[in-house]
Amino acid sequence: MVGLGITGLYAARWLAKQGAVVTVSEARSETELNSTTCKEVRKLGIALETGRHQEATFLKSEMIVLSPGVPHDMEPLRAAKKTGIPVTGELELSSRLIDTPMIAVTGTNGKSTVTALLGSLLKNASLKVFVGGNIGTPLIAYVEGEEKADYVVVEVSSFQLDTIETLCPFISLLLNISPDHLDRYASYEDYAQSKLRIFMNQRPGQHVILNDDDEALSSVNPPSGVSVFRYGVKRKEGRHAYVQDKEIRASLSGGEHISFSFKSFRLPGKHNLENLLAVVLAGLILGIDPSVIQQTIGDFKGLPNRLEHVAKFEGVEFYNDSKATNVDAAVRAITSFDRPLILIAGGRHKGSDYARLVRAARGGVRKAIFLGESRELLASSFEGVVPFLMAENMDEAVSIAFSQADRGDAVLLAPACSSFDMFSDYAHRGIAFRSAVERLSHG
Ligand code: UMA
Repeated sequence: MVGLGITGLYAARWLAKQGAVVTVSEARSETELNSTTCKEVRKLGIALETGRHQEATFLKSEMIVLSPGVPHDMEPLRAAKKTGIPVTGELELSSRLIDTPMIAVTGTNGKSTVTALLGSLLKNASLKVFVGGNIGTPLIAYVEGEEKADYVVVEVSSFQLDTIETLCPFISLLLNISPDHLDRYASYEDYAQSKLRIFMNQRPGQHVILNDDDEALSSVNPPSGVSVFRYGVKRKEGRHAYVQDKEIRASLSGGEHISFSFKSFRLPGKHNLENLLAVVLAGLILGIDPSVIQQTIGDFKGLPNRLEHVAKFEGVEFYNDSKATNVDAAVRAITSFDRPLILIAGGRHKGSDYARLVRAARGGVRKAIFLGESRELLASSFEGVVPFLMAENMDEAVSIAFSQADRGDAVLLAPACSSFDMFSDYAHRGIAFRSAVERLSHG
């Protein structure tokens, strides 16, 4: 098992319980790892190699399971692949062991929201559901658990799709594709191809839901015989779900449509409306009563770190979109607001071009505050277009942002970068933002 994050822990534990002789190989040193995790692993009789990946360990393995964050081209893996040792990912391993129908969600942005929304919808329809994958709980947890679900809803990242061979969802949803993770892929095309793998094994009787407003997706062709449902907010022609007269209209057959009101839907922005169209189509495919779909539209409160409203202080609203780890997500966040913004951005650069971010910020963003490794790059992109200031840490960024805001403005954390330069992950960055806002309001 390569990597001892949450995937490594769950997968190694399950493998050991099946009687496999397991070694976990982890690049970080033992002092950098969670000591409870190390103890748990050892207690299960699992060997733990830390501090580096030893080629000999890889070469003596009968099978190598990768955590999603592990690059496939690292040296010991290459050597193992050359000798024919099978290499797989945790998601592929789990999916081979699951016969529950799977609803798999991928896309650059919005996957967690759609996954959670589908989970709520299925629960509201009194169906038993397991929700997991990239959203947080590895899929192997379902295999390990005792309870059988009617459906498994799984968020799938491109990293996980890279290692699938047999994954074959009953419904796959492809929400959008835009440049991301260019620090891991050779090109945008490679990244986009990875996303399209989600439907490569689907067969007649199974379904694909595609965002037809997304240029990268409007021309893709899933395997023949698979039913394809397209949605979009921009026009209705050729779509199974669209928006007209301030209502969602959906029809699986292309005939008479069913209408849904989205007045009570709490998530802001056009992108969330797109996400909702995808969920409505999935609900109809599953035969869920339209009244339950309507109820879910009104019930769903959204997820932390995704345009999450944190506080209002002296007339200034604070929003946490720490999950906006790429340019496209940050652009979506900025364009969801129709009030002046103070933007906090920056973090670990992922190879993307910031020109689109600058274009989105022009006009709406009164001032930008940059922090993290990418702040100089951001500054040179924004120079002369949107005024900006620099911050050393999140506390300073929030207090500068507040000092620049007028009543009625919003302070938005939408980093457009990953968090790993200063935080353990985007959730940790979100906590730092929320704490900084709290400290501000407590003087
Ligand atoms: N590691 C190595 N060698 C390497 C690289 C990493 O040993 O060459 C080690 C790290 O030191 C660390 C461990 O591997 O100890 C981390 O493994 P991981 O990065 O795969 O992280 P997990 O904790 O297992 O979490 C993963 C997903 N992380 C990534 O894809 C980077 C989580 O998605 C997911 O929630 C979890 O599995 C459960 O399925 C996070 C994410 O950022 C949220 N995903 C990306 C995104 O959404 O954009 C794809």
